[in-house]
Amino acid sequence: MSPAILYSFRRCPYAMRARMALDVAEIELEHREILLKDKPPKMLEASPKGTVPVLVLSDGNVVDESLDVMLWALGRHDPEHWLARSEAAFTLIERNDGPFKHALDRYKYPNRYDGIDPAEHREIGLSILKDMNAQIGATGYLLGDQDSLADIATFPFVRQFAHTDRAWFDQQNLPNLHIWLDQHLNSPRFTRIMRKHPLWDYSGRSE
Ligand SMILES: N[C@@H](CCC(=O)N[C@@H](CS)C(=O)NCC(=O)O)C(=O)O
Repeated sequence: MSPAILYSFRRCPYAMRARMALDVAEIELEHREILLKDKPPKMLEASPKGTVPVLVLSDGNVVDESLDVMLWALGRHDPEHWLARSEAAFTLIERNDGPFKHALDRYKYPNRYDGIDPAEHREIGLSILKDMNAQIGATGYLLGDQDSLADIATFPFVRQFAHTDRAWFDQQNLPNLHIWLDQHLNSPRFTRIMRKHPLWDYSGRSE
């Protein structure tokens, strides 16, 4: 059976969390690296909404929401029990994908929005990070004492927030969150899923 196909973009935090779950679940994949400004017709045929990640399964079914990709992969194989505590995880992921992402976009890309003050959005993001810092607390993880869907689905977004102004971020009093983020960014799995792939050549020769 041919492997599943993943359309992905290296720096996209949604694609990162999907790749993390596909990696832990040891799913065999054909990785197709794309450019958001030049989406392959084959990807748009599979998922017309045009966002990454898109996973095309060997039976032709398409999974085109990152959280669904995570759930699909972990449903197959979840050796580190990331699906434990998923009810609580969904609440944290909703806050991440909703208000945190909203604030992150406006802090990181203020020119894309009319009449906004990036500092105001940085503060909104920071208040969520403070909550996460408290929640991580002594255990080192958002829920319980090991990684869960919540940690894996949110850290790529916290990474993006942190990298927007690393000097400012480092000065914030978020000791547990700093350790948590560094641990995830330095993990062998993150290093592996951030490996550079050549762009998928969709000129016709690869099909
Ligand atoms: N809800 C989607 C969001 C995915 C998403 O917005 N990905 C961005 C890249 S980080 C994208 O593909 N944007 C389309 C574009 O920029 O054209 C998911 O969780 O998979």
